[in-house]
Amino acid sequence: MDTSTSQRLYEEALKYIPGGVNSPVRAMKSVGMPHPLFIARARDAHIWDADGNEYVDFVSSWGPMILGWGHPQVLGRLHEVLEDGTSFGAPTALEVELARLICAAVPSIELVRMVNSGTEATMSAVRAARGFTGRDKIVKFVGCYHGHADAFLAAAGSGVLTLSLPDSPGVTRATTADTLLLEYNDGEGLEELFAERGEEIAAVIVEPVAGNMGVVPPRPGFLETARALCTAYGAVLIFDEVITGFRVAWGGAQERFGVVPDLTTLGKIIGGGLPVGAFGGRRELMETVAPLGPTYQAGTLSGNPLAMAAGAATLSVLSEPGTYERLEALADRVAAALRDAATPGERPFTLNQVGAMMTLFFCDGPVESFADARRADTAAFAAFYRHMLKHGVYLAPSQFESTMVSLALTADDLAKAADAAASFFAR
Ligand code: KE4
Repeated sequence: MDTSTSQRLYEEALKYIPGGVNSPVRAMKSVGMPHPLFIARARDAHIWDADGNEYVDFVSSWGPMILGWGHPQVLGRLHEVLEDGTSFGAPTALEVELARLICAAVPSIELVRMVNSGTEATMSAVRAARGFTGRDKIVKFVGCYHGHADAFLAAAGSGVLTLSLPDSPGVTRATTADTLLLEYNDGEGLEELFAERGEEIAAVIVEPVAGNMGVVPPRPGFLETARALCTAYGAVLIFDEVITGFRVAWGGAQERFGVVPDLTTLGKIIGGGLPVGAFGGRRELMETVAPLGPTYQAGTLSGNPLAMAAGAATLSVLSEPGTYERLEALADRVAAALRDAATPGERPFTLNQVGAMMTLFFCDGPVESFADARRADTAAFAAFYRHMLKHGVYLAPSQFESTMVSLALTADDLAKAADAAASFFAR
């Protein structure tokens, strides 16, 4: 497979950009690639790299492209808005439209503030929780990734996990001293922590389905325990639904699992591929956010017309009846194909799936925590990754990420992926 143009672009990029990429996981270091692939274009569920190699995509740009690329309603809306102006730094009707769609889809969100990334959303939600409670401590779970704000880089998953930098340089001890860590799914540990320090805890922030150590579903009772403890001790429960929002259900993981947080963070899908994030929740909490309340939060491009238009168009397509049934059925076929391909082989594997997000771990199960996930044979995953790439299937370049299913996948796409996976495990 000729990737010489990607290689040339990479060498050029290294002159100007740290590591030649604008986000670490894209470097493809953890899957043993000599250089990252530079992507030229995409349409439906297919992407083409700079050398013209075509792939069936299972990354969806880490989640946003749940409709695939080039959806007529999204593109059409963007072209309209483009002509009127790309940014005003002033309120627009488009922001009201997207806010109304989000509040209608996620009843726990009574007020919502748009920002420009998932990181901004989570850091702002934590600030709102600390401002509302007057407390300093936050609880996060090892292997969960909530973006790269200092407070979260105490043991992040995703890119930092792949680079095995559990505690990034540049993050001060003072900052992470206010971040208390537990293993994901450790409900008992959370009970003990609250019993010991509950009065100090401003918030518990959790991915209701972990997606950044690979997909790890919540054990029955884990989210319910977090909800009950936050209620009992007056702490704020924050669901980081940057991945799960509008992916695992129209109303997100809180709808799928029936546990209602106080604040929710969103991103990815709600921007339809444009830079976006949002945080929102209980009115009394969100009314503390400036200019209504004293907790400061701001952003030049927050609510920018392009992201609002693409997000609103994406959500209106997703709101059509039968969409999530179709997405779930597609995702189940992807999971079955991966499971069938891996079953006859000698290699241990575990497939974790929650709807349209899943991970094939190269280790025995169960994988219910970060410690479990780290048992995975990352060299075997890397070999699988490169094999799939060679067979025209583009997966997330890390064992500790999620395969993201899009509605644009066709039967032929699924067959191609199934054959490619089967040929790997049959080797
Ligand atoms: P961004 O700041 O990257 O928009 O969002 C941060 C974030 C927050 N919360 C969750 C649950 C997330 O998954 C993310 C970002 N996700 C990663 C992929 N797992 C983004 C990919 C990357 O870092 O390049």
